[in-house]
Amino acid sequence: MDIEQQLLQGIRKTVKSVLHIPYYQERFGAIGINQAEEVRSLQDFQRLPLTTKEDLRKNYPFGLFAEPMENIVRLHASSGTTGKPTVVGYTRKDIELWAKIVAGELERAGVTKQDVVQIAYGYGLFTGGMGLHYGCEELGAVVVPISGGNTARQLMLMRDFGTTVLDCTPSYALYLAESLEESGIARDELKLKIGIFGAEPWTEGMREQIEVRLGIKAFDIYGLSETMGPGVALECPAHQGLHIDEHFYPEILDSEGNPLPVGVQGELVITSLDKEAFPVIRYRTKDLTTLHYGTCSCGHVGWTMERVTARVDDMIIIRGVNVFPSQVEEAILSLGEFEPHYLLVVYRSGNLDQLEVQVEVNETSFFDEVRELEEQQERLKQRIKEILGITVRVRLVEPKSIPRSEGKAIRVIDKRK
Ligand code: DLL
Repeated sequence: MDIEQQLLQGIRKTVKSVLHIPYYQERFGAIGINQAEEVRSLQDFQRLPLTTKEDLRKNYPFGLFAEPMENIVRLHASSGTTGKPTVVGYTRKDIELWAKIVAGELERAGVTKQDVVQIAYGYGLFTGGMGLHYGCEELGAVVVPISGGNTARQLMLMRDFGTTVLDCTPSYALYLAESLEESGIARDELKLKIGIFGAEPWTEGMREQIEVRLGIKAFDIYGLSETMGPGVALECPAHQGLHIDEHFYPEILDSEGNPLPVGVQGELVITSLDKEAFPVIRYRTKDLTTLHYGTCSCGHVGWTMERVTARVDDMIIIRGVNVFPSQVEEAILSLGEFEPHYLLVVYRSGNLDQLEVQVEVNETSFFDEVRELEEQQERLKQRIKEILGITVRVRLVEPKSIPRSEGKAIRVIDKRK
């Protein structure tokens, strides 16, 4: 069977399972699809309506489950802070498959059963902690289910347990690195060598900072609760993008929902090919990335996505220019003279939207003369102008004055709302 036929088989399996659900029956029926067999080609598939977070909300909490509750063994929910969360369910087989997917990916990143893995993603309704936990256990590694927070204890156990792999958000990894420098624990007392970081956008500059400060290799892991959780994609040691697991079919769409060709940046849309309890068809992730198809030196054949630069929702429009926090992060880190801690404050002055970039100076420049600080400020303003094409206000702030994150970092404060 060729690749397209194999893919269509997976797609039809998912279509068949969602056609038990009244909401999908109605929507698919409206375009003349009443049975999975009617999806004969990828063109047919691309006619299927997209699924959005709004669809999930409308069917809160269990309306889009394709299995009766007696077959569900676990629930998770999105980390969104506003309104009702989106709830996802798993059958026993879903949990097993998720563990297998994550285990296989971690293995490709170089994690083995000899490793001690400290899981500092949050446990709970968020999928990060449990998702990596089951994956690591499946691999046979030693799991330390410490969850997020309690930074001093994290560092103590990291040393005492001989942790070799750290799993957490990149912003928390940076905070741990900073706290290590002040903790009295020397880096060579630690055995740390690999970090599996995701759940929020981060730049190449941030990767360098974390790798240097913690003395490890950092890997980018991607996923979202609606499609399973962490493990939809993970980097391999070649670091040529994140390899998408074969149980997911990715598409890239433009802002109107039209398909974009390989190599063009747009919104990632995911279809699950083998999920039982909560299958998704053409789910709009709102994440911006670019897809490639091919064979990697690690042996992976299939789809690879570039790092997610931002969520569509994170875009701030300042005087008509689209700004993403990651672009500002790139500008800050490219100068090599600031700490990687920043905050974007959007406010209105008169009728105009203004952006203030707050960034921490490092300990040495904090004691510099005012003139030197002013020059630093001007350099950053210029660099942001080069990258974004707009003039922003730069405010240098004291070291350690921007709140640190133990989970997903907050990068933007919008005072217009
Ligand atoms: O963040 C799942 C996860 C946990 C992924 C641990 C990786 C590690 P949600 O809370 O549903 O699930 O949030 C999903 O987080 O749509 C992206 O916007 C963002 N995100 C996740 N991974 C990455 C990444 C988990 N590697 C949302 N790079 C997604 C950039 C990411 N953004």
